[in-house]
Amino acid sequence: MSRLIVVSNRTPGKTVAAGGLAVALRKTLSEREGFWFGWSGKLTDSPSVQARFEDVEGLSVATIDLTRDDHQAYYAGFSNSILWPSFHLRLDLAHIDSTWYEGYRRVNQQFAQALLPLLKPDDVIWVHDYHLIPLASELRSLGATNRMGFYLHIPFPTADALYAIPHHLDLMRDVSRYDLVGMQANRDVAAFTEAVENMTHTNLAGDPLQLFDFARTEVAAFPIGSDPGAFSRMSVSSAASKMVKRMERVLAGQQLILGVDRLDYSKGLPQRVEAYEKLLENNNDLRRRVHMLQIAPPSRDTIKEYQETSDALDAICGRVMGRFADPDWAPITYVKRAYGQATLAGFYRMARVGLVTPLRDGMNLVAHEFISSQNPADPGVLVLSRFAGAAEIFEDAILVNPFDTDETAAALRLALVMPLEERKARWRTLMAAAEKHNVDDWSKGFLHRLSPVVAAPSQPARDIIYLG
Ligand code: ADQ
Repeated sequence: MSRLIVVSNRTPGKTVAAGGLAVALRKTLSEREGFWFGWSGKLTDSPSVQARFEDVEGLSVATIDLTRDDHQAYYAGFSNSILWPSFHLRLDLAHIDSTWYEGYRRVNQQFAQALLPLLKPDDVIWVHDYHLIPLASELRSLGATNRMGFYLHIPFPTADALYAIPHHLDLMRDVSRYDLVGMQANRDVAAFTEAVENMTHTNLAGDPLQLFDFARTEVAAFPIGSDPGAFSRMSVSSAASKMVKRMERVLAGQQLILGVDRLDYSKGLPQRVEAYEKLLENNNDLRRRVHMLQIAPPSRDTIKEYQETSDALDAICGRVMGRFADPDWAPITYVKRAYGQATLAGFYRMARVGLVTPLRDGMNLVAHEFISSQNPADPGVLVLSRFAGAAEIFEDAILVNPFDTDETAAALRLALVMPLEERKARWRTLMAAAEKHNVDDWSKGFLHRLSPVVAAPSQPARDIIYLG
């Protein structure tokens, strides 16, 4: 079997990771030959193009250092102040600095220069996420002919939002240099297809805009998932039960509403707490009988919009406390730290309601993890945003529009009073979907499609979209 080279901005470390990527891919790479390549996390005065290898808990990991200026332009700048907000349809939060694109390209070139000497001709390269869209172009311009796949961990934007991104034509050309492009959900494949059709269509002046050749690129949805068996086991492990026991004492029979997220404006956190505030406002009978726990460790906190989201969340949690707390009852606990997976699984299992309400999201792995951690005899209810990719597979969640806090408040009430039989019936369907879309099959499915043997299928699979 050919080697697998996984490439992402950050490589897995030994600390607790708040992102979904490390959790998902560690397992895949531990099962075959190859290595993980990315940024070391170190900033230096001059760029390095010679990778250092190290063993990280059995994984072979190769890293390079970046200069401080390049990293700023590539990561906080182009990736997270332009691509992230635009791909999540938050053009109001995008900042455009024309120098960032050069830094973004420079880092992708540096990745390519450092990776090329490490490659064998039949290595399969799997590139992850929006930080590295140009990597295939850069590798190919240095002569690499390997099979290359790209997986996008965030939603693909609508055509209008795409056009708002500086150099979007270059980026789309870069996408066309991959053999396989994986998206989170069908919604994203549809948005991508529409953008490509617009761009290759005849424009109003009559000139055909034949800018891209996607004839050799397959684009399909590969919905990512979790490891349901592992979460199910962890939820009753001794590592989970320590925290669960402490929480049970504090809750003393109150029903738990749980949110677990990175602190990010895409996750709809202030809106979520506002919905909870409305629940308490409209339902006197629920006060002192429910408690909301929101876990949200800071991420990208050097970026102004993330600090503002953090401030907004502080303010609204304070408001809810001020309006409803008694000396012997707190309506909400807000914790700004990350927990290990087993502890999270314990929290998920305790919760009567898992509240997953991003304003726009890729799949969202927390929804998967919540479902997988439930007690089949007394499961909780998932309240899920329509705008998470997970809404395409979890039809038996209570689906809400997260911008409509009245609707979310009503959904919360429905979840809290839902009879046991209905909770069990819904959970069985949700768990079947979580098992069907497990992370193992996700990575195997992507790599199977990317492997040279299936490069030119005579009968294309039904969900592949051939463009061009
Ligand atoms: P994220 O934006 O990071 O992922 P999500 O899918 O919810 O969002 O994954 C979060 C991961 O981090 C989960 O595994 C969760 O357990 C973990 N996590 C969250 N809060 C934590 C905490 N307080 N302590 C410890 N761990 C925590 C991006 C996209 C998603 C996409 C994934 C995978 O935004 O839409 O599904 O990548 O492709």
